[in-house]
Amino acid sequence: MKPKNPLYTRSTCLRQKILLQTRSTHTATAPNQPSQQPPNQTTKIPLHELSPSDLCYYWDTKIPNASQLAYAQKFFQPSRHSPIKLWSASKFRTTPLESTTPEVVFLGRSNVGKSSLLNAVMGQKICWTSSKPGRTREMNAFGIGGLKGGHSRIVLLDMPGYGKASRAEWGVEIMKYLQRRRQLRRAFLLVDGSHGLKQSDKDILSLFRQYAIPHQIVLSKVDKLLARSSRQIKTGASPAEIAALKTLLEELKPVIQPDGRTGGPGALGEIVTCSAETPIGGGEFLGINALRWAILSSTGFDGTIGVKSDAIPSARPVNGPTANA
Ligand SMILES: Nc1nc2c(ncn2[C@@H]2O[C@H](COP(=O)(O)OP(=O)(O)O)[C@@H](O)[C@H]2O)c(=O)[nH]1
Ligand SMILES: [Mg+2]
Repeated sequence: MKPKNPLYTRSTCLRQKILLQTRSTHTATAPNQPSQQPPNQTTKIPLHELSPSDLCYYWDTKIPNASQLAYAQKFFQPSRHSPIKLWSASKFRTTPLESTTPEVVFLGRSNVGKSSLLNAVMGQKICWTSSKPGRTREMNAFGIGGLKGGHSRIVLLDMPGYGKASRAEWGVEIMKYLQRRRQLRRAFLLVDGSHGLKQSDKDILSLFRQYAIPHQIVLSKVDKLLARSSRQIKTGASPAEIAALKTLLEELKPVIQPDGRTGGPGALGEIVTCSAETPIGGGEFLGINALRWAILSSTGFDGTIGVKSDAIPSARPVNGPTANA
């Protein structure tokens, strides 16, 4: 029998241990906001109340605040001009060259949930998803934030998966894209939380470092880590489950940012976790606004690299989004 992934086994053990103890020293609050009273470890926090400080791990960047998350949600709100399918290409040489719009790319093993996550981010089922691995055979580009008669402001790319049922030549084309695409701002590497990092993920991480490609880890299908069934997750997550998730994220840190930087810069010091199949109300899904904010940060639409705020119509919250890093 194949041994279980150590990360997964660890999280399962942790969850069981903490649940058995019923009380633990962990709390669900952000480290810089200590709570007065330790919460009851078995009382669940409703899904819509789970914040990025519960679900994600920020050690080099700032946790997005409520106004930044609201801004991100509005930016990605579907309209007649967003999202739009821009192009598909199976070879790097057939990708359109003329565009200067900033791009981010979503990569990961087949079936990790890339297309589902992009649909949740874009608020529309525009990417093709499948329960069978290896069904996305082309790079598919989608435009976001377009205005009437104007161009999209961000391009999101859904890539063919690597690993089981993928083809070796796609890997070659993806590498060409990653190395040569000038408008690429960040590669988001999806890792299935319940499977952990596979060797193929570690290989791509080392290629990112080797070619100095800015990259960030996204843990997909976090519902599987927070609950045993899709019925259980509907009622929320307990502080103990959240603490177990935090431990798992902390264990990823030295792997994605190895010491010594021998092979080039590591991943961004921020891990976002999401579930494209866990509705939290209002047509939204768990953890998606934190990922949207990460996309805006990587492309300069969070105000860090001088994008004019009047270029973002009516999306500006009352206080405006605060620069993130
Ligand atoms: N439990 C769970 N399943 C998911 C989630 N996202 C996607 N899936 C399932 O995972 C499978 C693969 O999804 P897909 O988006 O096509 O993966 P891709 O090959 O990486 O693009 C499908 O059966 C989805 O229903 C999630 O957040 N939670
Ligand atoms: Mg896909």
